[in-house]
Amino acid sequence: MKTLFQLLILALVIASCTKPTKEEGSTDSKVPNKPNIVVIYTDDLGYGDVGAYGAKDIPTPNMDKLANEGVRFTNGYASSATCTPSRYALLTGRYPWRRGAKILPGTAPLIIDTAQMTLPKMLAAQGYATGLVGKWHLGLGSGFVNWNERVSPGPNEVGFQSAYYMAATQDRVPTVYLKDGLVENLDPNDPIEVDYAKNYEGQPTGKDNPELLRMTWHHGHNSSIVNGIPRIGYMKGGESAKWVDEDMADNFLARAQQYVRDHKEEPFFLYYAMQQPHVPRTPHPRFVGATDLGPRGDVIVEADWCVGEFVKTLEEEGILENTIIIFSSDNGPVLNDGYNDEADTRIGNHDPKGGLRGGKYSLFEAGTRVPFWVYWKGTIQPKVSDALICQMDVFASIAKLVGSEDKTQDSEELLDVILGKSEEGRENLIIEATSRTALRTGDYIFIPAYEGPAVNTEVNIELGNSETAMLYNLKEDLGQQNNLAESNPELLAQLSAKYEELRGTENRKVEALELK
Ligand code: NG6
Ligand code: CA
Repeated sequence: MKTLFQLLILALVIASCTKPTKEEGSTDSKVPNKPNIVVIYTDDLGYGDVGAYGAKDIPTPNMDKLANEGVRFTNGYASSATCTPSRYALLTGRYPWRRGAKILPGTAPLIIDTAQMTLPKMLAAQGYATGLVGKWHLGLGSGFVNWNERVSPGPNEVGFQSAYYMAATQDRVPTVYLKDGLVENLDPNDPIEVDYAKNYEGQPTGKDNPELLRMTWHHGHNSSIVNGIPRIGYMKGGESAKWVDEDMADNFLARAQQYVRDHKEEPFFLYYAMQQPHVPRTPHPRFVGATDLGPRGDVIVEADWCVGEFVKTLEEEGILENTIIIFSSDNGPVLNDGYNDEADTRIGNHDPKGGLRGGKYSLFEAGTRVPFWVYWKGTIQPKVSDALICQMDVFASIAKLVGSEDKTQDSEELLDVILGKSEEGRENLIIEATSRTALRTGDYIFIPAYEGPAVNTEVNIELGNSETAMLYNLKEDLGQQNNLAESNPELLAQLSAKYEELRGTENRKVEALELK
């Protein structure tokens, strides 16, 4: 009897050991549920800047391959038309306007609550290694930042076990890299000081010392000079730690490749946040002249090369088929974003907006509708998907894939959509541009009335401000030329009510367009 009992226990033990590890998550047995997850995030890349989305004058073969062999979204959105809010939404699965997120100076405190659920935290809890390489721009520290000590809280405190990053943007000080909170290559005898309000005595500026510039400014960008490029904000010291702008792409790529090699034996999540084609556009000399469009075109070719090299590394390490790659951009395109870099004068026939209206900072489509695709060799079949999806939905969709029960306030689970098995995307999406919001529902977009200039003449972009509300059918009128507000008052009222319901009263104060 005893032996039988022991045998029974043994059988139970064996059964529990051989039980497939896949309990929850993807319901399809053919879809592995612990693939590596890579998010490649570009900065200011427009809907029409990639060959797969129609660009002809900028060769992007590496991006095109992934886009054309993956699920390529035509209605894929960043949450916002600027960087900080979009990154907040991607990493937290929460609408950025709930937090009042907007473009941050390099000295701003971290805007993600360290107690908040995030994409890397959710994945770490599922046994993933989590890493960041590239642009952060979600704030650091909780008040005054001393750049000569470990800067915290930052990426490490919101879920990234390893983080290599620039604090804000390439055009903002401090122009140094940080590794897990410490400024890389800092000489303790040459401490860094950073201030966005006033200059340090005797330090040259773009405004007062044009003779020191190799790239001139058009608007803003006239404070401290680093590598002959005038920046936003003032900085002193830290000479040995300053980055070389032309090497940034190679540096981030090398770190991303190293991350893959270091973590290939375990499931990993890598957020590879490239700096291109944000200003200042500083292609490595290898890419200068790669297009006829000047530096903006050349850095897109450089970014494309980085994508190709990165994918090659996954291949060489034998893990490409076990890696899901999500590619997108944090907001739409801008040509003149503050430097005289020929982006506007040499644009030729290229349309970075891909037929959409507006651009970065705009509530019109080109602000938030961006290149967005999901590539997973061997698992995802090529498809062009018209489903409505936002980067904010990556959280819930990936959570479902890996079997996590974690949830966030606004992320919608669209796993079958990102795997190309369904076109049932979101019903509604609130998009945001410099603290203003609008509602996308089905094929329609409702843009409430907003005060403010119709066009930002510095960047030459239509912002989506209008004295009366606007309504467009995006399926029939992609370029938003035919405002239906007057001809279809019923639908206008219906969408207006829906907008009020979803938008609620949080942070409703309409704030002045903030470009500083
Ligand atoms: C604006 C900058 C712009 C860019 C942007 C942030 C000026 C006049 N303009 O304030 O150049 O840096 O902020 O871009 O300073 S984002 O992609 O990070 O949101
Ligand atoms: Ca951006």
